Amino acid sequence: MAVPAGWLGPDENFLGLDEPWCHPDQAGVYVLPAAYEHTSSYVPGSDRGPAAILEASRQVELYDETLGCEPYREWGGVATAAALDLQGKVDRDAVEAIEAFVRPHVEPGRFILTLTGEHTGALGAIRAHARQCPDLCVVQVDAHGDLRQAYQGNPFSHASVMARVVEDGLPLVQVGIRSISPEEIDRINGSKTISTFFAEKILDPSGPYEGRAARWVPEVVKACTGPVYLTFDCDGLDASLVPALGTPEPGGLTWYDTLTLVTALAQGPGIIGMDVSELAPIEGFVAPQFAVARLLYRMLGRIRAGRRAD
Ligand SMILES: [Mn+2]
Repeated sequence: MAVPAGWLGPDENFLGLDEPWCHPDQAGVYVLPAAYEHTSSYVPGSDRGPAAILEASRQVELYDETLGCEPYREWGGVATAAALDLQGKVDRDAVEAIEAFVRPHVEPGRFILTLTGEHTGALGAIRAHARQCPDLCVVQVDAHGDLRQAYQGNPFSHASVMARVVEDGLPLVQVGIRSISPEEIDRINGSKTISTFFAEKILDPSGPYEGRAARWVPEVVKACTGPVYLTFDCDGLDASLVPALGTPEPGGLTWYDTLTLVTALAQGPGIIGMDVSELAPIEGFVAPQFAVARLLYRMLGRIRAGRRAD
């Protein structure tokens, strides 16, 4: 059962899985690399994020001692597609190409993890899922609101991607926000479909939740109106954990905050798909991409365990 054309074998795939565990006919998880970068306004390089995550993932220990299993086996395997070639497409064309790349793979029961560059790429993956799941609720882990109508004149800027999601009519729950403009605050205050959990309120030890995930996570779960699609901008994490970012921000989620949130979402409304964005690798410094790869594998284990608990 050789890996078919268009899919990656153990030297290239997510986690370095051998056949048959990397074969798309049996895998319950598809990893879809769709690197895109066009509007990065500070540190460029997020288009190299997906490849760096794949490379680092092959160093991740496959046993999850917190779950007592090897999550890739629980899923029936993890298949990784060959990277999408955008052939120079940008903005709307790039988003449409990513949607067309993801859409054929979205099926009930299968979990799609899209690896993209700047956060704009997530829009294609979100739209591919929203077509299949009309009551989808988007949970955005991010430092930034990404709710500007346009940024630097571009409505497909990384700083506007969630404004497009809201325009699509999807409910949005934002977590970890700590860099935002007055325009975005107005949009949040004027909207019934956006719930925003600012970092300072949930993570600051002097804030109302005293920085304890056990207290704010249930509030986030309560704000979710349906099955969750998780759009994970790596800058939602504290920049000390993953400093290789297009726009690094201090004061973000810790490792355990993030895992507690994902576990609660997986056990509650359920997580039906996700993307990860904005990792901009630093030459010679592998810790950030390893942290992201490791986190994604921990998440996949918890998402699967949450389904089993149904
Ligand atoms: Mn973002």
